[in-house]
Amino acid sequence: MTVGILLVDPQLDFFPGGALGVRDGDAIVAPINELLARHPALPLFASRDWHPSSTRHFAAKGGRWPPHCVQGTPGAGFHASLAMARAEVFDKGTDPDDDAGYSAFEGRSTTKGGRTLGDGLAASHVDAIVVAGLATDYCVKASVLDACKRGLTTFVFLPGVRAVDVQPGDGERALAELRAAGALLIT
Ligand code: VGL
Ligand code: ZN
Repeated sequence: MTVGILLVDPQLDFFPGGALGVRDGDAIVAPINELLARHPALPLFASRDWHPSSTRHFAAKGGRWPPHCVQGTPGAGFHASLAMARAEVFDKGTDPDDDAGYSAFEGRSTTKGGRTLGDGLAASHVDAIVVAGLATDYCVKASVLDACKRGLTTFVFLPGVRAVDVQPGDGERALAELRAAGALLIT
């Protein structure tokens, strides 16, 4: 088994104070940094929600969200306390006509010729991933479900995820769904 780490959308707009701040989101920073520090040799992948300023993903164009993670804005940046430097980054949600791109597997690499996360994992022979990031009930969920479908052994690092909880319990329901899909919930 070759293990990689996937950090989903650890961007300022999803942390408390951001445009779509996840309650208690700051709590993921220390456990993720500890994970990264303990496993410096594991390949690191990260997705970025990377929206144009006008998109069908936002309420002004019929979507469900307030503007967040607009390309090049401070809110779209990674949390400054996370050690992201060695990550290969995949941008998603870039199509203004599509309210899609919740899964990191829909993203495109910012550095490696626009390859997909699936390509990046394959290139490093990764067949198991530890997933953390924001938010449990949206992009983490979509990414983990895709990972399971692709036959990857998929671990959800619970100290490193938090939910938006638009409806109370959404995060817990998402975790139950991920477990049912074959993901392993770990601490
Ligand atoms: C996300 C809502 C809207 C996420 C992205 O990264 O979980 N949630 N866009
Ligand atoms: Zn978004």
